[in-house]
Amino acid sequence: MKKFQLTFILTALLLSIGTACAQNTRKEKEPAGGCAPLETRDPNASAQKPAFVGQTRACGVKSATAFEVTVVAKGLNRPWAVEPLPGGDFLVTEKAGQMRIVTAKGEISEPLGGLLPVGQGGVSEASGQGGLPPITARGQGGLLDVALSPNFEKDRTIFWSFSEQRDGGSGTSIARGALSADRKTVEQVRVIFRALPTYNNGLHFGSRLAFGADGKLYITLGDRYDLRVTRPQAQQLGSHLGKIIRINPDGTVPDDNPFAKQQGAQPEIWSVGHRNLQSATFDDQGRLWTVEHGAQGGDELNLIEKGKNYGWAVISYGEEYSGEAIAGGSTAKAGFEQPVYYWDPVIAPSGMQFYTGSAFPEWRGSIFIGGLVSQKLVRLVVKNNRVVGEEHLLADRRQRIRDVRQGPDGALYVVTDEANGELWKLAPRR
Ligand SMILES: [Ca+2]
Ligand SMILES: [Ca+2]
Repeated sequence: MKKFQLTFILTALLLSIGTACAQNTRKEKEPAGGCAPLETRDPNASAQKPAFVGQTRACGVKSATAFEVTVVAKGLNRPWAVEPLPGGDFLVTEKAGQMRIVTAKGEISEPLGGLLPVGQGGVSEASGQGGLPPITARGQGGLLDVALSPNFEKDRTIFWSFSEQRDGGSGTSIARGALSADRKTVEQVRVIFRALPTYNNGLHFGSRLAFGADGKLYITLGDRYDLRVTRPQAQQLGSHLGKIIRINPDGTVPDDNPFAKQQGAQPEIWSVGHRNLQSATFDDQGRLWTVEHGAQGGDELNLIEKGKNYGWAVISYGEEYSGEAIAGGSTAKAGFEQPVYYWDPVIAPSGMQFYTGSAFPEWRGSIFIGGLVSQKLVRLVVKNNRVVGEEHLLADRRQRIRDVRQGPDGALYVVTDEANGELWKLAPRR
């Protein structure tokens, strides 16, 4: 072989290796969306494809604003909800059945009166006493969310969700009452909604509460988990399971609900086809966003519209916990809404806040979501109804995040789902 031929071959070889390396580097740095997604683990359902670019694995983003975390209170027993009060204090629910006031300084009150104590094994020992029907604290059930009336400063009314022991098992119920002037009890308590049918397990009760600008109360309800008995009801209008419902604050049904006049339908239904939602928030345009728990893969963010069907379990991302396909692995079908975004693997979402505060101008328009299994506070950057960035905060603290709410001061308040649960305040670093 002549010398120039060898040089030519070697040069060609080196050039092709160099090009391949450059392509690889480019590929690693710039996958599909032109940025690096935060999620790099393999999906559970690896054969599934998103319905549009950016529906999953959004670009990782990083807040420029420095914030500090203050532990406002410790020693809360599995808190499920934090609700900021107008003066800077908080209502906090504990799953076992207590509602407390935590002051801005972190003093934790005795449980508010008017709510019943909870028995073991799903049946209240205090049935028939006090102002409230028994709460069942079995599994995922118990005292769950709390929301303030839109007119709280005048009517002192609060609304809460709980799993109620009833004939045939348990069901998600919603009660309302007025916080007494001394803030020690809840008065004039009455149940204004009972999800039907009941089922005898401790799973998938939902249930976040959110008031719309229309003054109506929106409630998210789970499918009660059972694959054969209750899951199909998420698609059935005669059942409340797997639905978002909309009621007036007194429990009556608004005339303009989508199925209010439909024979055989539960008139409170607002949207259909959900798995288990523990997250709901209204944005600055008055639109309802929710996040629901998927099975293995398939947690999803949805923009909820009147009367629409969100697909569970006719279509779904992810797979069963057994690894089997859900609905034959179908992720899209005419007549069923696509999620705005989904996570596979899951974050296990609970609690949600669309941020509008002045404390963090950079975060205005972001959606914050608590992560249980993922032990993170998830921030989504949303543009034109699409998720364009994802950030994970507070991961270093290694606690299950159950709820996140914006306070009147624009700080974010978070409670952690731990036996020694904490209330945190996120405020700009001074
Ligand atoms: Ca709440
Ligand atoms: Ca869906």
